[in-house]
Amino acid sequence: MRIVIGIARVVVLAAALVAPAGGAPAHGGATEHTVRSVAFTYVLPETRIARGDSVALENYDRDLHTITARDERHGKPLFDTTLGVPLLGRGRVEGVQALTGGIYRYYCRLHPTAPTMFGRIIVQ
Ligand SMILES: [Cu+2]
Repeated sequence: MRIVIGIARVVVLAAALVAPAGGAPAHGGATEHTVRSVAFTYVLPETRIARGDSVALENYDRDLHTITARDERHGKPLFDTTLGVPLLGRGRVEGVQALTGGIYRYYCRLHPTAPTMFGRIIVQ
């Protein structure tokens, strides 16, 4: 049974790694981009978006993760997973659509020292 689970995780990892990067058009001309986390790693840690675009986290791990901005305003991160709740599966990153042009670093709030759990959103 353990081998079967191990093989299943490898298949999921391979599928995530070969899946196309970037985003799909969302409503109103904006695009929703996807950041995938696999084995405690953001697969593409640099995401380039246009102003008004959104970002979703797709978590393939069995552990919770977040995408949380390093920078804060009024004591809250500029963006974070929905309502600040870590997630499994797919969920939106709230606050990204309001970002102006610039480079925004993020990390996983639950694993702040993991070297593979940080990335950047670049708003063009
Ligand atoms: Cu994490």
